[in-house]
Amino acid sequence: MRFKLQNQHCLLFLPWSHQRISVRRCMRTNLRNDERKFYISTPIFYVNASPHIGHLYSAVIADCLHRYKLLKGFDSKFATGTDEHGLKIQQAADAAGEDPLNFCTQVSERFKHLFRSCDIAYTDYIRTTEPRHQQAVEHFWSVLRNKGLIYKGSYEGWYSTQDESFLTPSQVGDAVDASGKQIKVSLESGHKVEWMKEENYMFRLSEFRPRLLDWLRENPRAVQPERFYQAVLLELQEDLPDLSVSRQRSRLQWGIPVPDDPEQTIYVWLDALVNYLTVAGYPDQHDRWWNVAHHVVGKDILKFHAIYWPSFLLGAGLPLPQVIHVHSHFTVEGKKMSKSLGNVVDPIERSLTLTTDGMRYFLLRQGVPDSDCDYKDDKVVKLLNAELADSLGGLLNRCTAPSLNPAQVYPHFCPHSFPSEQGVGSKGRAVIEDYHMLDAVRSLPGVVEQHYESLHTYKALEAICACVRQTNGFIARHKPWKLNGKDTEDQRWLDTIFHVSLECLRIYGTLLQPVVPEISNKLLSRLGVLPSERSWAALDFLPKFQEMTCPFEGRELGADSGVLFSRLERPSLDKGKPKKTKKLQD
Ligand code: ME8
Repeated sequence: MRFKLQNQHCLLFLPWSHQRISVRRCMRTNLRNDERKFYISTPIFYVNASPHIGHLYSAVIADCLHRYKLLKGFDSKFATGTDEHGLKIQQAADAAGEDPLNFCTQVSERFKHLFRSCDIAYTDYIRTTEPRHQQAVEHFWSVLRNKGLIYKGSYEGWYSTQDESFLTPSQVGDAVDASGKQIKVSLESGHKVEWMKEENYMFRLSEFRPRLLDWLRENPRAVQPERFYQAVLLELQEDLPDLSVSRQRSRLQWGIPVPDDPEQTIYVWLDALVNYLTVAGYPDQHDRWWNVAHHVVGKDILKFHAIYWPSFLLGAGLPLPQVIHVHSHFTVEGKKMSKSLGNVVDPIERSLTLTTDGMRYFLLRQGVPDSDCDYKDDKVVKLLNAELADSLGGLLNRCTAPSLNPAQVYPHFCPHSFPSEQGVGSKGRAVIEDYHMLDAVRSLPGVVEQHYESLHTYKALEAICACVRQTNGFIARHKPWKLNGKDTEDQRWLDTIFHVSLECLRIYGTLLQPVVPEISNKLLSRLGVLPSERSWAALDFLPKFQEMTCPFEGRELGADSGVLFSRLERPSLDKGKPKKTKKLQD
């Protein structure tokens, strides 16, 4: 069953006067239980090394979608966690001279700490060493085995421990290692591969190619973006070999033993993929969540999620995930992040200066799912200063500074100053650009919704930034500081300018919650918007313009808790220079 958002795009193409009604109608729509549920996962991360910005990027993408779904009134489950079995982890624990479980616990805690400190609001954190997961994997294995899809055989071929992946000869190339030795590497990841010959269990992957092709043809949005969907189709042009799904216990002890065969350990990818089911409650009552499952994965693990995983699920008679959202990678100053290059960016350390919301904003503003993106400290600082400190922070400051808003209220809107139609001879003071701005802000929730849904978050942020610029332009155009507060007409227009601007800010703050939760909270609290007034359904822009009641009008502003986002120093350029303070009226 496909998950369908019945109220998706409901605000997009409607005339202004119909929007309020349509929002209510959308809310009233009786969505079936499943359609009010949402389940999103990140990959579970290997614990052989500490987390870096790439891991945070995946988590922030999923967190943003989860928070957005909550704002839309969904019951949303969001899972992340760590992948703790396999040869790679066994070797890392050996190298550290640690007991594997202790080693895993330490690194898993680092991921947890990162996610907590970056406001990743996961509802479940899964570790593959947990008993609930071992039970799920054993059950899943037995189902496949009982259906005759797993058989004892022998595997001979290339294996990359770093990727925990089997490769065909065409996926392997020659390279030279640091000591000048000729080695074989995976063409895709560049990681070293070794020849492996072993008795183990095989999964009948070769049987699933036609069913995978049917699934993809019937569900053209199952793998997104399109580029990765096409990549999977291309991979399926060739026959699939059966897949080795266990290793000899003598080589790999750190993993879940094959049920009824203690001489074999379950292949780490089969073990890891089942985590998504474990979180859903498998093998007991998993349908409720499993029917609405969505995965966020990096492009490096597409084959495992779009070929192996659906085949395992089809084999076990389970529904396939609704969407596999694939994202590209972050490089650092143009280079792939790697320990040997020493360019791995530690997100905890960076967020101490950039702030956690700053990190989140940068990753989502700069990250494009289709293509790789680059991290550079200087670029981050420039972007955050321009968009969060100057543009958004400046706008809030202009509307709430006691010098311009001495009463510290959400002022009244005057329909004569800003009539709903800009007619000839009207006494209105609004000009055509102001009407354009209202149009843009009015359609913004629909635009943002569309981009949040498709994980093109950077486009949502681009659209919000464009509107913030327009609102700043609105204030700059009408220069409220030049109006004469003693003149009634001027005072009404002044109040109207601030009413409209605060309404714009309320919309921006509400829409930004999934991306920068702390900044949004600060902004909305300053406007006096209560937590119960921050949902998607409360996005009712400028009701006074249609002669409806505005619950905020006349309300006292919230307490001033300081600058929305403090300007950051540019690491290479601003060293030693005094910090600039932003002028109030420019
Ligand atoms: O593959 N840019 O774990 P992993 C963006 N345990 N994202 C990046 C990235 C980068 N430079 N580097 C990593 C595994 N990622 C398995 C997954 S799931 C059942 C098992 C992100 O620790 C991206 O999401 O190697 C990638 O797919 C994931 O981290 C790989 O993390």
